[in-house]
Amino acid sequence: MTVVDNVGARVVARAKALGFASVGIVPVEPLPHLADFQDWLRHGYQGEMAWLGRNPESRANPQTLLEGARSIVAVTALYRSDDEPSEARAPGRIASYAHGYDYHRVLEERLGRLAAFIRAETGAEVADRAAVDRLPLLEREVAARAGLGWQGKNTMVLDRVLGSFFFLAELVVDADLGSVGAPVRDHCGSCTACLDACPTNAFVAPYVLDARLCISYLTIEHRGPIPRDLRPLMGDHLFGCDICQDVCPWNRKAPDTALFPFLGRPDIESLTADQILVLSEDEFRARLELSPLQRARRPGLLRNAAVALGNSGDTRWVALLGHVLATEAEPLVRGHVAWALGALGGRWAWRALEKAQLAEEDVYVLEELEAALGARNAKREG
Ligand code: B12
Ligand code: SF4
Ligand code: SF4
Repeated sequence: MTVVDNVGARVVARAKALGFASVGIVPVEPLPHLADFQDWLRHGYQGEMAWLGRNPESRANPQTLLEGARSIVAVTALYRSDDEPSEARAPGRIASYAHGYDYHRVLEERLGRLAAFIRAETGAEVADRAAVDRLPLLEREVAARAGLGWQGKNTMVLDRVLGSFFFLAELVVDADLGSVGAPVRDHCGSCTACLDACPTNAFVAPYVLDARLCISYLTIEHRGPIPRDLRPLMGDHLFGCDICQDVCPWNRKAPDTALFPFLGRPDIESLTADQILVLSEDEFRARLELSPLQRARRPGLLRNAAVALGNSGDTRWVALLGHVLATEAEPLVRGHVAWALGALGGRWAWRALEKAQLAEEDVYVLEELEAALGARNAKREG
């Protein structure tokens, strides 16, 4: 179908009325950075996210998402509801994007309404597909092409007014909606604040992230044990990480969200590591209903909570950790609790570890117990 007189401008206006902060429209064309993406995969920077490596060509070719695809409407949705950098609480930090309700459904539903508007405006049976993480598409590249910002050295799409605390989403349609927006130039200049602030040195170069080192990956996507050398660098991050955005000068005056589903949920914002560490499977599901935190799954989230307590330096958590070590069924959690006890140290921590060693049968947990007790010997020698 061909472009209907200025339909693009009306689609943009409707998208803004639906709550999207900025909107652009681009024709469906192969994306330019396929070679960079393939290079990234070749280095193994995707870690366990094997799904990223499936059909990499199609990720850079939106044509494959919908037969006859002609246009992509790219949008941003602000999510930060408190413009203060996420302060360390007692103990545990949750990334800002996860303080509200899960964004996938919210944004897909709004894009569905936008698609209905396009059908009404064009008077045609326009086919559409909404992309919010779940379709194989390099969404940041699409957003940058549509002029929604530039990709910063921290790999986030940034805008001079909106900052970077926004989600991206795209609506692929088989109608020609023309073109709205053009790429903007990079405004990072000589700044390196994000690269310098990353606690795990996850940027191998500006614009290139080794996800395997990123706290966001380690706390959300990674399923198994967190490499021991990275645990002390993770601080009190329970789920995700905002550091490379918090330090970005373009986020200083960026606006907060006006979308109700993304306003902070008090039940999520008040969650602390010690509360998480004792959630049963049923409690995990009930308490975190419709929250992005579900993605880490119970063993993963409890693992993260153990690391945060281990990094707290507060030996008052030894009693709780000792109790969980003796009662928790999931080896992944017991293993990280053992590490946390070793990190905190002290008479009661060593006693809990020794006691657990006598009863433990899981090979992985036994290895963690040994390493944790090894820390005692190192401390003694030190
Ligand atoms: C996998 C993934 C992750 C992984 C890997 C992140 C990464 N940087 O690749 C992990 C789990 C670490 C992650 C973390 C986060 N994520 Co994430 N993630 C994704 C996902 C699903 C795919 C990203 C991807 O394809 N990565 C592969 C890399 C290679 O692609 P890329 O970053 O676009 O890289 C391109 C550039 O680097 C470019 N390039 C290479 N060299 C050069 C050189 C120059 C000069 C230039 C200009 C470009 C360039 O080429 C690459 C290929 O196109 C997207 C959704 C989607 N489908 O796109 C969300 C997405 C990118 N994530 C998002 C968010 C919010 C986050 C977090 C902030 C969450 C948090 N608070 O914990 C962190 C931020 C960490 C960070 N600094 O990136 C948002 C980003 C919104 C925005 N404003 O940019 C997205 C778009 C989800 C969404 N729908 O809103 N994420
Ligand atoms: S999200 Fe955190 S760990 Fe990941 S790159 Fe940014 S600062 Fe580093
Ligand atoms: S902190 Fe500096 S270098 Fe990093 S994305 Fe922001 S402006 Fe660019």
